[in-house]
Amino acid sequence: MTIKFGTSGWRGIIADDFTTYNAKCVAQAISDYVVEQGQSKEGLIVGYDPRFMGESFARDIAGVLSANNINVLFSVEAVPTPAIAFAIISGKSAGAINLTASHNPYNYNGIKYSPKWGGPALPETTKWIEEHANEIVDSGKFKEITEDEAKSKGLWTDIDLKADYIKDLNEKIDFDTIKKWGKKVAYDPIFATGIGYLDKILIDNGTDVVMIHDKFDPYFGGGGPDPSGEKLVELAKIVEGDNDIALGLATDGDADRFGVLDFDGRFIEPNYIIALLLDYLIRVKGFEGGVARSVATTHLVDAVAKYHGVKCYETPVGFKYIGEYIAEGKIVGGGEESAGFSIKGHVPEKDGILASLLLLEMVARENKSIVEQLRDLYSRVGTFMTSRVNLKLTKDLDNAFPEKMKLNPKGFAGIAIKDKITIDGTKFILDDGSWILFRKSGTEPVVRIYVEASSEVKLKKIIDSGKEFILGA
Ligand code: VG1
Ligand code: CO
Repeated sequence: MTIKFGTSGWRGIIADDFTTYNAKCVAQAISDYVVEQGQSKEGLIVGYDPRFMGESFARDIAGVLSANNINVLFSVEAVPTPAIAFAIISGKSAGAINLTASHNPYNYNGIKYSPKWGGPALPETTKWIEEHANEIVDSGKFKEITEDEAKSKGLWTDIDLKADYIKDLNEKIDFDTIKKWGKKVAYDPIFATGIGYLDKILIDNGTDVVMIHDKFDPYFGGGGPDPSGEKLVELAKIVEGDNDIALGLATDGDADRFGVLDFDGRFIEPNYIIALLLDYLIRVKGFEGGVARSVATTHLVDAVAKYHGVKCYETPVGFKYIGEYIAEGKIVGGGEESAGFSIKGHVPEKDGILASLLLLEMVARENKSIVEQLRDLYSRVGTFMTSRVNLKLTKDLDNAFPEKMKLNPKGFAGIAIKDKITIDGTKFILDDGSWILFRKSGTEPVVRIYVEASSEVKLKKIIDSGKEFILGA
């Protein structure tokens, strides 16, 4: 099967499986889906990130949609996924095709399809599209017209998605508090779509921003536009070296993920940011509802929910599932350990820009560093240490993995197993409340091991025993 939709869309290596031909076949399959849903007139937004040939792939895809009589709203520039999601929920279109491989390295591209509800398409939809796309790859039967033809038929309009999205964030964030607090922020958009969004909002609202990597670069400075601790070393130096900078912020390739550094340049795991934000929403902002997290995300979220007496929903990995709860208005917010977060009344899609701004608001309002706030939270709800390890998916590991997952180990690091959860991968809950989860990534060729424990020592022991379990004979 050539085309495979994973955790968030179809991804491939440019010129290997991500080719113009395959992208057009996927566009035809999505066109068929949209036509079947009777949504041709409402049409689709077409967006892209600044990857090599991204805009050109996007124009090819728009040509296929137009040939199928679907109205195209073509983004005038590389655009964040959450800005697209906001345009959808504002009623601008019946969905979007976004050309992005998100945090994946520069040699990847991808297609994210979001239907009318604004979140990432659910498996029943992507399965339909996947099946049809693979048939079209074999038959070669897709339609296409040129941009000029589409425009002359009135099927293709250019659209700027920035202003409305920014206006909405201006209403959702307490910029007065941030301005009065008066500290500076450093921001690394990693050469990608956050540029001209997060920085602009902050500057327009009177906050000084020190920027690095603030021009589009298809190579993202080498590697991938992933706002992880390793990638944010340069930003950390800037934050550490300037006493007026109170926070380091970053976003990924399509700006749906965030990255955060405390005032001293220390990288803070997204798990902790998610729990702090959820606690802040309920405790300080008075939001009402439950919370949601993916199966791979910290149980600190559960502890926050318990503390406030609200429900905690556990979902498979992929923001589409949390997005559903947001769309239904059931939760104050939800997050994924991979740095995905959104809130009630906002897009049912992760939003790295909103998460960054909300965190800044929280730090300004509480006037305390993140580490201090985390200490406060621990003292109220308990201590949680989390970690994630990625193991390269070798042929051997790929073959052995399903069999390993059928085994019933006695325990990990000498701690017995209390429960096994299989909603995504295999998660073992251990007797003392620590846990370990094994799953194959749906966006990268790796197996992920997620671990959580109440102390660093225990955490390390469980990771080691998990590695031995998965890699040992
Ligand atoms: C990863 C993350 C998941 C996230 C997905 C898409 O999936 O774990 O939480 O929703 O990427 O993120 P996986 O299957 O590789 O673990 V993005 O920013 O690349 O759209
Ligand atoms: Co992303």
